[in-house]
Amino acid sequence: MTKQLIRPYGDRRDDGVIQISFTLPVPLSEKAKEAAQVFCTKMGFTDVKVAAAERASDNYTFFIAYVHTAVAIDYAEIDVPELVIKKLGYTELNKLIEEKIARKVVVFGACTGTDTHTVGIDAILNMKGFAGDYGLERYPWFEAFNLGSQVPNAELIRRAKEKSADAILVSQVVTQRDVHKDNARAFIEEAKKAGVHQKMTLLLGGPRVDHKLALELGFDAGFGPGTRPSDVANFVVHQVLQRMGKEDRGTHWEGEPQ
Ligand code: B12
Repeated sequence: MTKQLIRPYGDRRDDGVIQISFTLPVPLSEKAKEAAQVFCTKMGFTDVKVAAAERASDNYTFFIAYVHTAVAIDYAEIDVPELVIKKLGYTELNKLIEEKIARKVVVFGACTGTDTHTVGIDAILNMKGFAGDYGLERYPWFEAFNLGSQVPNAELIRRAKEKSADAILVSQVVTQRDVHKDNARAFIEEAKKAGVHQKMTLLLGGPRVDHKLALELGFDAGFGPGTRPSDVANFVVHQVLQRMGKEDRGTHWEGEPQ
């Protein structure tokens, strides 16, 4: 395979200049700025310029530094599961459901655990949608239930099971101490107990979620920042068609789990 060495781009191609930011638990002072400089040097960076230092709160200072790294990586060696979408438009997708599934596709979504952030799951499910895309509630051939935030995993699964849902959409926004991963794992355990794992399509989404992480945690797919409702609608419909034996894997999505 041909090597494709890459380095960060600052002012010029391959100059290896990056911007980093961090907080140190010391009050803002010249000594604090020097500490930031030393810290960057100890991390192995050269040409360190501490560009900004601001009081974050009592005894904490936030820094932005420009630094140089000699590290380069071979882009050709990078291998990661990725969903590549061959999407149908709103009208075509609704038509496909009507003709091939011949019933509404049922989805349940919630922000689970202690997480109160609803904007992400609302963006996918609510009628008005997101970024000019209709939400799933707007699709005549979808029946979407949005249970809101702080929903216990078991409750979400129970409600979805009652309606024989096709898919469950789990949103996790707070990531402090990896609570999103713990909660996602707990969800999968509940799903296994309830017998819906690998029977319903289980999707994980949120600002720190990607497809790779979601697969590792036992979900069918992961959706991160910038996801549009139509991405999700397409994924779910093709999963339903596959479960019905009406479509081969990878017909509309490359990178689906085997
Ligand atoms: C709005 C907001 C709030 C609102 C939430 C209101 C509401 N009804 O949702 C309020 C004020 C209540 C709030 C509270 C808190 N917040 Co807050 N909040 C935010 C803020 C500013 C925006 C989040 C947002 O709405 N994004 C917009 C949506 C559209 O983006 P999204 O969630 O990424 O969703 C997209 C994708 O990820 C994806 N997606 C998301 N979910 C799903 C699910 C599925 C299935 C799929 C397919 C896709 C998908 O699709 C969406 C559309 O593309 C962020 C900072 C920021 N700028 O991001 C902090 C932020 C998320 N909050 C934060 C924190 C810490 C809190 C609090 C804990 C603060 C506190 N100490 O009390 C509390 C939470 C308490 C709790 N128990 O959860 C931190 C989280 C830090 C971390 N690493 O975890 C952030 C990052 C702020 C920060 N920089 O510190 N918050």
